[in-house]
Order: sequence, then C-alpha cells, then structure tokens
Amino acid sequence: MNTLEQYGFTDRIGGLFSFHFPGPISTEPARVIRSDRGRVLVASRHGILHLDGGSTLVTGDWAAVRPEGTVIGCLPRSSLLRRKRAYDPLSEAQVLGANIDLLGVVVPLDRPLSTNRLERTLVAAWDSGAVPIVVLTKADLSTRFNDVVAETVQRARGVEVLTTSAEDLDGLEELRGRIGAGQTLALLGPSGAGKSSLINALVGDPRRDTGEVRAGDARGRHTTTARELVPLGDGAVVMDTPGLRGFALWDAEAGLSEVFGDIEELFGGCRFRDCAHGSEPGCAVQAAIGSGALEERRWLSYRKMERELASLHRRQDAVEQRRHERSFQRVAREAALAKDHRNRFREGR
Ligand SMILES: Nc1nc2c(ncn2[C@@H]2O[C@H](COP(=O)(O)OP(=O)(O)OP(=O)(O)O)[C@@H](O)[C@H]2O)c(=O)[nH]1
Ligand SMILES: [Mg+2]
Ligand SMILES: [Zn+2]
Repeated sequence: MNTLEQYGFTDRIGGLFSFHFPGPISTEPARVIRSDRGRVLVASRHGILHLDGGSTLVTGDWAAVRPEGTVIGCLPRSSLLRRKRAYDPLSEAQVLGANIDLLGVVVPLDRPLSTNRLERTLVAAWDSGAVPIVVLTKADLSTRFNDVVAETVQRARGVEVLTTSAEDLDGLEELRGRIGAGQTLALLGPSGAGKSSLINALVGDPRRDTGEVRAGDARGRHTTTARELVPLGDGAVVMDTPGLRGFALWDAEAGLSEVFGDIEELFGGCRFRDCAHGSEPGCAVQAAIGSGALEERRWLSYRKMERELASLHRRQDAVEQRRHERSFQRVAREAALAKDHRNRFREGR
C-alpha cells in the first residue's frame, strides 16, 4: 500500500480525479493531512510532501498537485465541518475538516455531561454531511459520574453510542470496525477528553502527544494544536483535532432539524400558523412542555440555537448589503468619470 492509499485513496477517488482534472496538464492526487497557518502537509504516491500556497486547503481535502508542487485545485468535498469563528464581526466560517465519513462526538466519562455541548456538536455533525457517532471515552473512570452513560444515550436520540477506554483498551475493536478502508473518522470534543490517547490506542503506538487533565475539574491543556490525519494501516483514517472550547454554529439549519426534528414536528399542531410558541392559545409546544412530553430545557436549547442562526443570517445579509452598496457606488463613480471624460472630449479639452 502506498502512502496515498494509507490516507484513504481508493479507485472511486481516482475516478473523481480523472473526471475533475482531465489532462493534458499532469497532476498528482494528494490528500491534505495537516494544514497549519499556510503550511500544508500532503500525502502523495511518493510519500509526504510540504506545499506552499495551498492556503484554501483544509485537512482531509483531496488536492490535485503539479509535479513541482503547485496546487491546481481540489475535489468537491463530500462533507465539510464548519463552525462560526469566535469573536469575528464579519462572521466568517471556520472550516474544521473535509471529506469526513464518520464524525465521532467525543464525550469523556471523567466529568459531568455537558448536554449543551453534546447537542451542539451533534447539530454541526449532522450538518457537515458526515454520519455522527458518539464516542464515550475513559470508561475505566465511569464510576466517578454514574449517570453520564445513560444520560448520553438518552440525549443522543438514536445516534449510535460506543464506549471506549484507551487505558483498558476497551471498545477499540468496535470503533475500528466502524471505519472501513478508504473512510475517515474525525474525533471532536473538549480538551482532555482523550481523543489523542484513543488514536494512539487504535494505532497501537503511543506516538501522539497527550496531556494531563487538571485534577480539580478534569479540564485539558489543549495539547493537540492542529487538525491532522492519522492512518490506521489499511486505508482507514482518523482525524485528531484540538479540543474545542465552544461550538458556535454556522448555517446549520439542516443539522438543527435532524437533532430537534420532534420539536419542529410539533409546530404543525399549533392553532395559529404564525404561533410564536409563547403564550398563544392552542400552542402545541407549550402543551407538550406542560404534559411533560417535551423537556423545557430542550425547547430552550433549540430556541437558542435557532436565534443564533437567525442573527448569523442577519449579519451575513448586512455584509452582503454593504458589499452591494459599495459595488453600486463604484459603478456610479465610474459612470460619472466616464461622463466627465466624454464631456471634456466633446469640449476639445
Ligand atoms: N483513565 C484514563 N485516562 C485517559 C484515557 N484516555 C485518556 N486519558 C488521559 O486523559 C488525559 C488527556 O488525554 P488526551 O488524549 O491528551 O486528550 P485530548 O482529547 O487529545 O486533549 P487535547 O489534545 O487537549 O484536545 C491524559 O492524561 C490521558 O492519559 C482513558 O481511557 N482512561
Ligand atoms: Mg489531543
Ligand atoms: Zn406554538
């Protein structure tokens, strides 16, 4: 198996390359295994190469590269994991990874469950186009917080939940069995959750850096600093990622509907079509909360993410509007200049 195949290259990917990058320019397929501040590391048939100037590439991308190292383009992405950049007034999306088949939402069993984080990450995972799976880590410590496993299964709402321990090497075969040849699993979760340790255990080689968690609150130290692909040996690939502090959503309506479909179904039962689901008579949402069929916390969490996406769209619209006005002003200015030029020409100046 050559280096490229170890990083997930298959006949299907080869076919896509011939389709999207037909001759006569000769290009080589390559997979981005790490992209860190403009420095891009790719796997190719000839081994691992450094590229300069692949700044639009993200980890997981399939790139077409000229023999001397110029990037020609990349294949359309089969999935794309994005979040909203924190503190970015222009609301640019941050792309976390591409061409991920299975998205492992990592929940560590050494601390209480953050329901909010789990729900958000699942929304983003569904939205990326990958299939989510919940990976519980540190099962050997699960007696510290007894109810996390059951609570996670309940909150995951039908998404498969696997329990693992890098310490006892538990659940590794089950997880490994989910990643076929040519498939990529990405692990996403808080710092110190044991993502890198799990990958080391899967690879059977303690090569990746792992860091202690703080004794008090089990928080990690952000040991992993860049997203990176790690081959598992037979064409199956895992993406290690740095621990995420939070997860602001980006255009994730489809994901929201996946995770909160039961709530959106209730809307049809409200008496008024434009029900705001507050104090309107005949509101199916409030009725479901009242009867205990819908947990109020879940409703509020849905509402919050929905508001977040709406305000993101308002900001995107505002940016678009300013861009439009600027281009209109430019056109008007050019027209005025042209007219001025014409007049001076007529006047023989
Ligand atoms: N008891 C136990 N400890 C574990 C297990 N997996 C990881 N740890 C410990 O948890 C700590 C954090 O592990 P890492 O693998 O560095 O966590 P990470 O998710 O990669 O963290 P970041 O890179 O900071 O995002 C380390 O001290 C590991 O030894 C496990 O299965 N059982
Ligand atoms: Mg790590
Ligand atoms: Zn209603």
